[in-house]
Amino acid sequence: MLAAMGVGAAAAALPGRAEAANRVPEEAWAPKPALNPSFADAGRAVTAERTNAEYNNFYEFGSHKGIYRAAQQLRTDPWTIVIDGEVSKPMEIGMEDLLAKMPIEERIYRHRCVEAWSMVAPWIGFELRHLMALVEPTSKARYVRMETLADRDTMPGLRQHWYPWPYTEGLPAAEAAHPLSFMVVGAYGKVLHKQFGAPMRLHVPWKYGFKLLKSINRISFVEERPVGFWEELQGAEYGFWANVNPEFDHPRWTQAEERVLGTGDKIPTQLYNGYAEEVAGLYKDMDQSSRELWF
Ligand SMILES: Nc1nc2c(c(=O)[nH]1)N[C@H]1C(S)=C(S)[C@@H](COP(=O)(O)O)O[C@H]1N2
Ligand SMILES: [Mo]
Repeated sequence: MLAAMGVGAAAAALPGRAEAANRVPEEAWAPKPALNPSFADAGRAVTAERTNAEYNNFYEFGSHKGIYRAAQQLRTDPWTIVIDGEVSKPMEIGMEDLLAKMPIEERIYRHRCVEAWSMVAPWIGFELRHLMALVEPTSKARYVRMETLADRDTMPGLRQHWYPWPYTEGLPAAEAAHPLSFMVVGAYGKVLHKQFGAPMRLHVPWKYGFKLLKSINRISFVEERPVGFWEELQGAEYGFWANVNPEFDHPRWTQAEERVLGTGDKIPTQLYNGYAEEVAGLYKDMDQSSRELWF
């Protein structure tokens, strides 16, 4: 099946396009990666591309939802990713070379933001555990810390000096190794739009959006739990359970419901964003009531 997707050809279609600063770049994947049948349906309608592409959080380009025009300044070619820390094979690898090594597929995932809105996106990408296999994390690699590009020339948000740039987030290695943890390089059958975090962003579908950093250029395997962008800024607000359990309210937003983008619907939020069957086992030994836990 992977060979049939023509992974090499898909990778070759990714970088190197001179993109006009249009709203929605039109590059197509050739050939289109196959939809993984296990993720063909997220139980809700896929959010319209335009709706999704014009409602984003990407603070590097401004702290409001309408950053898609500004984000077209992002330079994604060439793009190099540093993978370092507690690994046997640290590397600095170009986006094209990385893609040529990864099995690319399409998956439809639910996405929920801690601000209580949600969407459904048809992502194209590969499982993070395949990237991990490439660098061989050591037994000391307990967490994965990722970092977003911070380029003052193209990212006006970086002038907001009170934010702890660069945007970083961390996740336990066990979460990163879970087959649902996905590195996204495309969406809606196309190369990833810049506002979605081109050329590569993370999607861990049972965790809320702020964990899913965009435009990743460094991945470090570490022993100590990394403190992410939002935790550093507002330590009291983004604890673990508030991130996955609708019964734990964020201090400024109830987490019980969510507004489905592009519809008038408000629906109940599900434990682990509806992925409990797959992931609850990861947390079975954890204190289920503490607000102090951080991941
Ligand atoms: N680098 C970076 N990554 C980021 C953010 C950001 O501001 N900067 N915002 C996060 C938040 S809060 C959400 S909800 C999602 C939004 O993804 P979307 O714009 O594709 O919906 O990106 C996440 N990744
Ligand atoms: Mo978010």
